[in-house]
Amino acid sequence: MERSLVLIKPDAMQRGLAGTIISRLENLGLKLVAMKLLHPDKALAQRHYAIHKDKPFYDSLVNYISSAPLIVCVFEGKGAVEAIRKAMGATDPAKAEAGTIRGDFGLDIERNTIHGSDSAATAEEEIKLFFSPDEMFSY
Ligand code: IDP
Ligand code: MG
Repeated sequence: MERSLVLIKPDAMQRGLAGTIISRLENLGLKLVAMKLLHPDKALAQRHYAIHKDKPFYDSLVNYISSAPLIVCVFEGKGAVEAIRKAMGATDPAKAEAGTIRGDFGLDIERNTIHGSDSAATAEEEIKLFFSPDEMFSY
């Protein structure tokens, strides 16, 4: 079974969109196996986005992600990574198709409402940053 780490980003939390977004992911037929409300500090945000540390938007991204409590969750299911990426839409909401989460709710390329892992291997690394094994459920 494949897993994906999802973050409901600050812009979505602040606009009360968490339930709507999580509902869309549940409707894909994926199972929620971990979930918490967490306000990441800068160190955690830096680790989560370490792959982007040389990008011009890195500092702004880290500040943004650590600016509010997030809902952090893990969805599990066959093809979970790709199913979630498809439901999310393109990184830039202006380019994301209507009907995708970012296309419908994203504000701009930074404040794009949701993070979803980009591969099964990345997901396992990301999950370790946010959850201990006893916070993951099987049912
Ligand atoms: P992804 O979230 O679709 O995987 P990435 O390229 O991995 O996109 O970028 C991670 C996050 O960094 C994006 O979701 C977005 O919040 C932010 N980001 C990406 N590109 C830019 C940019 O050009 N300017 C500002 N923020 C960006
Ligand atoms: Mg990415």
